[in-house]
Amino acid sequence: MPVATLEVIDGIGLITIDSPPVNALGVDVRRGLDAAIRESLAADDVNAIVLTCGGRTFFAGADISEFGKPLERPDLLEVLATIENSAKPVIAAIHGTALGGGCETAIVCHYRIAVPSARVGLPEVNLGLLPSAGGTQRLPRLVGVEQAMEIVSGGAPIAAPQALELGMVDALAREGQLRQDAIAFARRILQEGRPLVRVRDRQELVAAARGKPEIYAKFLAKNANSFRGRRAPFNIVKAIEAAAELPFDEGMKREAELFREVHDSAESAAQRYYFFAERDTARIPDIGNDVRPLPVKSVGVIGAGTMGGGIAMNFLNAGIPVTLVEMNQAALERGLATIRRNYESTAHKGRMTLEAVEKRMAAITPSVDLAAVTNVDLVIEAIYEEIGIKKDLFARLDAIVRARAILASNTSFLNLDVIADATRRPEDVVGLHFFSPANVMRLLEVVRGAKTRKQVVATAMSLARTIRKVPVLSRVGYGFIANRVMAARMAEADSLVLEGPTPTEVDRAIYEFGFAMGPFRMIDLVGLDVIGRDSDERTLAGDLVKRGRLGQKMNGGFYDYDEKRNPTPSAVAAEVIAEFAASKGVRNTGPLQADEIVARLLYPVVNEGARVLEEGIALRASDIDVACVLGYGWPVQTGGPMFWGDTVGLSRIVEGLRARGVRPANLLIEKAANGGSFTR
Ligand code: T1G
Repeated sequence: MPVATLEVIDGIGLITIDSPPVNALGVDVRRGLDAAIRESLAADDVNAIVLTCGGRTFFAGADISEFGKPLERPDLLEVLATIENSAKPVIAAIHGTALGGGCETAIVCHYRIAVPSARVGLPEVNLGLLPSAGGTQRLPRLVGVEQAMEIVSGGAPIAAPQALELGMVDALAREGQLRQDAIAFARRILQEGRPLVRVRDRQELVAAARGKPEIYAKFLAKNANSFRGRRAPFNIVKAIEAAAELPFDEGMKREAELFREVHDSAESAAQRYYFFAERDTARIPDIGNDVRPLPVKSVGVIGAGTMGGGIAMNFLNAGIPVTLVEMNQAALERGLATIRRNYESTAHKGRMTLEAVEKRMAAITPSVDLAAVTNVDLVIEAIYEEIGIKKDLFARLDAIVRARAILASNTSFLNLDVIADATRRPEDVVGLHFFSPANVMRLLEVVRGAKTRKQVVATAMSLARTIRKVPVLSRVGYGFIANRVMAARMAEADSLVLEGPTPTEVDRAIYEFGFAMGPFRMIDLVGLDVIGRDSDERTLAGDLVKRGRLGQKMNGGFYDYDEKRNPTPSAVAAEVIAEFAASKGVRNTGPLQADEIVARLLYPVVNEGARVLEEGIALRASDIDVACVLGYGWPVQTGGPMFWGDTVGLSRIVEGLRARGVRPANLLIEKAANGGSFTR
């Protein structure tokens, strides 16, 4: 099947590009498209051209796997120039997602028509890049400079109806009728003799911004927080400013320069690696496509607390009815009220209709009777994290739930095999470890027990996609993947503040590195009484709790908080830290540089990641990276701990750990010794 086909239908040349899975603009697609366009332009029986794609989507952008490799001709700019300079109207007919180079192809056409379910966007920033086929020069000419900066620096796709309002598309087709409606649209353009205005020639919106540098300064100030530690957003703003300040061809040259800068950066290499890492998590070597997932049409959630409620919302959002079970009516009503409150606040922000809120609430069957989940396809428990209570619950579920239903635990730390052995069907038991808030965090650690059968694992992995989560497979081990490797950071932070650096200095270094917040702000947010409550060992957090400091929620923690929850350094916490250090005989060695703090806290994370790999808890290093990026907000522009470890250099990490008297993992020593890496 050729990548490109051309059909002539009553004077309209219909070009269809079909290169699964997403019509990425790799070299074959570029060549096919170029040839089809040239053929249409040369054909006497073609008066207008409709460009569409087969399969599930319009071009989803450049082929990301081609980056970093020598580019084969024609490049996209050459192909787009042929389209732009066409003397015949070219109409882009869009379905699915017209992204990156796909969107740039659409906006180089004279007109665009899309089905309502389509989305268009320039998400290159998510790859640490910026558009390089004219997106930063043409989009401002369609939607204005401010809107273009929002769209390109944000990277989120825009739904077709909104794109119509913005002027990114010119018409909407009927759902499922794109081809016919696009051809009819092309005919109308011919009949009405509409002008073939090239987007590059539209000056009005960019002229309006010319000579106004304050526009860009204001935008950068507004986004300082989300842009920090990243290069691509700044180059995007510079490129869009060039669209207003420079003639089109000069602007294109500026875009290319700015693109080259970020393309060759470690930041983009990390984010391109991460793009594929997130897609690789679903591949399990010993579970092929022949293992068919079980259908999950109904779910039972045991426990309607913070986690239970969030978990239930994921299934309701996917249209799967939920039976929500609590021990008593009061707890059940509290849980239902929280779910309703969450949905209503989403509706209040205009991201859901009130009708949809009611539809989701109506899909909940609340009950205080465990028997209510007898016939569901999957039961997930999110009850108190204590092994005895969990084992008891699973034994009771085993007695009542229908055969071959899946029994899942949301445990964060407990041994799933012990829980499974409390049933007569350990092969049907799996861990589904959600991260809080469960309806928001995209990470789902799927825990494969020693006896969990393949079909149950396959079902859990595919179910993650249904509820818009990224599944990462973990074997049974304390803290599974994300909690375990990131606990190494907290442990190191706790010992570091005994030596001199303050919680504020530690948090600032980690914040500047790119995390949304440092470990001490995070523990104050979660609650000092929650972390390590089961440990008998004396801890800093424990000492603060003894002083009645539970964190943000009560009396502060490592920080004091004002009524607006703004943190300030705490004299009480400093006192507790000094006492604790004295009790441990730790000498104050004074402050450290930010990069030294980062090395102290994050080298142990790489080391723990190596152990998790050695023990076979994680399938691959990139899974650890995905788990830390999605579960703990590890800055994606560094790729995650294992990719970052490779960037820093494994020998340097081994040296750093040894200097701290920490024994590196064998796998880390071995790779450092033979110049190996985890992710390259
Ligand atoms: N290049 C190569 N492979 C791609 C790809 C791409 N652009 N997009 C998807 N794939 C593969 C993916 O790895 C997976 O493979 C399969 O397709 C299905 O993807 C010149 C510089 C389109 C919304 O950033 O956001 O254009 O795992 O599992 O959930 O200025 O894929 O099956 O082997 O994600 O339905 C800009 C990236 C590029 C869009 C579909 N474009 N793609 O989501 O499926 S830079 C993007 C996506 C650029 C220009 C610049 C999503 C999707 P496999 P999937 P999905």
